[in-house]
Amino acid sequence: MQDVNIRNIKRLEELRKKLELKGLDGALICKRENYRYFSGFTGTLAYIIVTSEKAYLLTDSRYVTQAASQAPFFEIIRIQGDALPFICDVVKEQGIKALGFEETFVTYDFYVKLKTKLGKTELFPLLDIPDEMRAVKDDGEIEAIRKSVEIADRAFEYILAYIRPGIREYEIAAEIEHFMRESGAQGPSFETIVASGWRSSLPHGVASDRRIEKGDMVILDYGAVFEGYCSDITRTVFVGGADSKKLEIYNTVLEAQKRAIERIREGLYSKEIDGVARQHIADAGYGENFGHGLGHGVGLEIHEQPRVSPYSNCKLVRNMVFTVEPGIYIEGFGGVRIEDIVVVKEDGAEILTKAEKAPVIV
Ligand SMILES: [Mn+2]
Repeated sequence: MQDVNIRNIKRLEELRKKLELKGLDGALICKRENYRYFSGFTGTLAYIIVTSEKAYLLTDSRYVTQAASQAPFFEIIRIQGDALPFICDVVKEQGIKALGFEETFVTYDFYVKLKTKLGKTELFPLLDIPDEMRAVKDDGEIEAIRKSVEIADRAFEYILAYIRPGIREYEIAAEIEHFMRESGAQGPSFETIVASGWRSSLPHGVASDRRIEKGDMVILDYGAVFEGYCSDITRTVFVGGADSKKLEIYNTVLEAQKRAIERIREGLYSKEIDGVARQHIADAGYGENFGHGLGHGVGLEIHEQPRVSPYSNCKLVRNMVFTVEPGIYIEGFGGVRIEDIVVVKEDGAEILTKAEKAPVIV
């Protein structure tokens, strides 16, 4: 039996335990990353229904064969037209009385129709059970993320030789994405950010038509998807040289990141990690210039649990995978961000990203 199926079975068992604890006798899962996580099915349309004994996967004619092969522990049901009557048939046949659903994912329209059609079956929010399960990765998931990070790391090394005055930001983005695709990635994990010169003070400056100039700081923030798993890396490079102010900002961000990563261990609240970086940046006089959270979980989605910010209430658990990405952004001057992906260990963190972090001048 394939490893992947064993993992899916384990996840289903855990889901069932959690449903029971909440007094639910079934769950309806429609979000792609979630049904993939529990079933192994990678297609773009499916609904899975899980009860204490059974598991169904509903999909349309495009995917019936694929679903049967990828999700052998699910009974496959072929949807024709509207999915709702097929979902309701299963729920009724199985006598589900309390059905959990993904309250932060399904549309209001779907919810209202489902509620009306189900009649006596009550609907309850799943309260992020799938998201919380997915936050803690198993070995296979960490391996996939590791490979995804490796591709992104190699893209950084590759792109350094390509960045020079006169070239446009979107050309750099295209080159990075092309390299990653050729290296086995399924695609970029989000729209590639190339923010140069004054634009580097935009924390999410997706590549524009601006031409690189000598003296620019260039923020490169991108990632690959490999076996469904995302990577996310940011490096800031200097074009032609760096003055002392730029280097001071760079080293402040780098030191903030280093200190935060050193603090990571199982059992701490993620906001404590955020606080370490934030404090260092504030002490250097740039507190107002670091507006976003320190990081976010990465997995099947580019942004997932755990959140690492002053507002997060999440406790770190071994094998959580998240980014650590402090930044300093000064309007009209420019910005620096440095981002790595880490895995939480019992008494520390493993840094997956290997790309150079000493200031790079191209
Ligand atoms: Mn990120």
